[in-house]
Amino acid sequence: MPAAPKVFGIILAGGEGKRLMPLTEDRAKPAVPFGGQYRLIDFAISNLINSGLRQIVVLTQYKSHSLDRHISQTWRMSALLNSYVASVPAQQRLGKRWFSGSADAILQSLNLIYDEKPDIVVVIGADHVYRMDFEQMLDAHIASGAKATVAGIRQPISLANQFGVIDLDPTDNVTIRDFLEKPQNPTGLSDAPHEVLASMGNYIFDADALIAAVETDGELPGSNHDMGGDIVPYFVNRGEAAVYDFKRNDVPGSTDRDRDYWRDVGTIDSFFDAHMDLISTLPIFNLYSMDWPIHSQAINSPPAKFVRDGVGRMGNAIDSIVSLGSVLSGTHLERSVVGPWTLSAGGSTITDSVLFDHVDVGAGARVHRAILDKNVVLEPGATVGVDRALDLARGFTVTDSGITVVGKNARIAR
Ligand code: ADQ
Repeated sequence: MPAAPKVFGIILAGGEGKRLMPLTEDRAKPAVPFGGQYRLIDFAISNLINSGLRQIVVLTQYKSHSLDRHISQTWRMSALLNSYVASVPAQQRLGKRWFSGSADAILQSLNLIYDEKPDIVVVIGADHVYRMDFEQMLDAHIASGAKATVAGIRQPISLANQFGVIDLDPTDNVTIRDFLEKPQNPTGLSDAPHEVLASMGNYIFDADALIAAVETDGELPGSNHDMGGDIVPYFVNRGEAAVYDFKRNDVPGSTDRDRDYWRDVGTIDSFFDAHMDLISTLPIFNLYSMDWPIHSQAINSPPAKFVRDGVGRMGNAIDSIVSLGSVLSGTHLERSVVGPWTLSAGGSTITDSVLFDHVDVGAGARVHRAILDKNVVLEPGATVGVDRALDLARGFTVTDSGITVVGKNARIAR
């Protein structure tokens, strides 16, 4: 490995995100808005850029229009020094098929690796909220001599069926001796029986080893062509896979409070909870740390505004985030995240909720424990998130924990 290896970044962004429906009805999961004015993919891209990567491709497939538009508008890099974040759609380069899995996405995109000739390839998912310095993981990858390094984090054993579960060789605590993708009957860690070591879906590979792995996998008739299910086990079986413990990652500016923060926001409840993490008084995840900035779209609009309505009712916001272009007129907003260009009229109340952009909350309307997608309109006096049976009857998704989700463009009558 050269002293300064050339590193290429691949972001896997083709998944459907079925468990986030209806928020993924019309857009790829990495394009789902988050935290007011971000999209989920901004976390992955910001982490790679802040880690010094300058050649990054985003492999897309499912309903990728808004994702492509966001990447091209937000992540314009300088052509100088060959810097780019490029969204690359599935192109049927190897016959008439779309990506049949995340490893097939890489197999069908090997031309990108051949073009750049990197020594190392960083492959990461696009749907997590976290800060991570991949340079530190890269140092660990090179130091261990492994061909593949998987980032790992401890998670409750109850969630093991959502993750790849790593079993380490106890002689060095680095080599992965077994890896089970989404096991139904996982074994807990010896020092913490209620936890497992989960894969974060972030990998670093020696480039030539990754190429050989996806090519070999491509020939296997029974394979699902999945990074977690097939490629990681390929390296584990060869004794060539190591873990990188996320706990070791020390991102500039992080504090004891948010150092280990990593959330898979793949379900409505986890997506909602991660928003609540942003707005607690001492945020568990701090968007305001400029030592490791999370970049997003530059919104060309006036600042948020809070005013009294025509009869003098105060517009106010407590423990909340309000994005540019929004006007809260005579509205009480509490413990909520509001996206750009949202309007709310006098006497309305919005509590414990997440509103995307261009939501219109009519006079006297009430929103509680709800996620409202883009362009949702609440007519004057309408309510949402208050009466579970009513929300279900209106066709809205309501989670077991009582979060109501209203899809794009819905109009909610009184
Ligand atoms: P999952 O997130 O369930 O588990 P997957 O659905 O394959 O795995 O998604 C991983 C990433 O690949 C996502 O960013 C997704 O958008 C993308 N992706 C999926 N299919 C794709 C395709 N056909 N083309 C392009 N991109 C695609 C994974 C790992 C687990 C790990 C969890 C951590 O498999 O081992 O524990 O991530 O959340």
